Amino acid sequence: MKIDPERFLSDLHHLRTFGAAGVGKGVVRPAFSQADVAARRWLAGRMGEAGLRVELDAMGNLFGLAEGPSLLMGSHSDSQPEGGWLDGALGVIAALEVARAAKEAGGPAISVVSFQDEEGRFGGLTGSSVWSGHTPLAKADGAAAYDGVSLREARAAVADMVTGEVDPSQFTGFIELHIEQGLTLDAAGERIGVVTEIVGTREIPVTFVGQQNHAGTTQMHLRRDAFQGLSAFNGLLNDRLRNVVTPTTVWTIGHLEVHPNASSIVPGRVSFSMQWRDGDADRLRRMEQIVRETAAEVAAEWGLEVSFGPMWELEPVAMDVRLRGALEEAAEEVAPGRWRKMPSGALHDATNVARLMPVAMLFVPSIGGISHDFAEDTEEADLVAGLEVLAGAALRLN
Ligand code: HGY
Ligand code: MN
Ligand code: MN
Repeated sequence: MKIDPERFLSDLHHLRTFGAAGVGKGVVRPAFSQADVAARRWLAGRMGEAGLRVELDAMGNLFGLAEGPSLLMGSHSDSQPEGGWLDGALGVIAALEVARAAKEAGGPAISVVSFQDEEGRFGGLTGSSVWSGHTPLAKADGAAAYDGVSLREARAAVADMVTGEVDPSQFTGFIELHIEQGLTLDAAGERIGVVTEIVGTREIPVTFVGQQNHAGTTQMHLRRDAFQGLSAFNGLLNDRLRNVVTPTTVWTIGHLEVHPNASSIVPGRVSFSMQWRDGDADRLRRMEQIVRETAAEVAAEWGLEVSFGPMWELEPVAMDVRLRGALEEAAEEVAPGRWRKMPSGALHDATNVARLMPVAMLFVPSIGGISHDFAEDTEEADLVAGLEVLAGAALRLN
């Protein structure tokens, strides 16, 4: 099997043009946006040209299928609201390159997938969650993006491309190439990470409601200021989580809406995303208890009402030993002594696909550990190294 690095890099740079942010190599390509749909149409064309059978399911997951039983490779091609050019895209284009090189060589049978809405405009890892049966499409359809658009409305944009459901039983396993999105490999001067497990996560939308009032005439002791409540919550939470976390546990308040968000009005309401991640399921549960208790305590102290939305949860997942072994052998061949086994602090579609079949992942370095930012980047030589390891693993598993 002879992969073509130039063809691979050319497609990877072409995918970047869909939703190019005009800042560095960044992209703005949220699920079902005009740029995302145009990218899917282009990817479908490239899959067809590679001799793969193109299928798109109702959730917008795009597949390029080999005949008969095949190893599935891929990732996602949607982006965060401010995304890097490689997050997801690398895995999709690398899979496409391995699939067409394999087809040209007469085997092995490799299929390709670009999952929809991994970045969670409508929830989180939505496309693979629906495909793996973890979330019924009818339930996912009700989810609304922060701009108010529902998934049901959004996915009408690809209705003409939908061919039907894609049966997971045709696949022997799934391997996802992804950028590390952290600093470990770059700092160590290593080229490849073979993933051992993917962390689990919890996310709850939280709302504090107090009393909107005049910022000049409402004395401090009379206020029921929802933002003060959030500020107290955040400080207390940091103190209390210290007792249960490890150096790799993370927690984030990333999305925040202050109402009415005016400089002369005491905020009557704040709504925010409370997300945390760890490799240990018990620790995730312990942290949930602390989050809920601390929010209720702060609400009582500040005269606020607190409410919690539906929680999104994913359990930690270990990678398949056999698939991982093929990646490790290929990594030693491509980057002898410059690879390592490591956990993934980022979430990936592989977590959902693991409900259906054996899965494994491999990483290439992120320069400066930057991701979910327009500045995300990786040396092209390392991108090609990742492709070579992916191809090497495919041959070993054949
Ligand atoms: O948040 C994540 O880990 C993934 O990049 N969506
Ligand atoms: Mn990703
Ligand atoms: Mn991402």
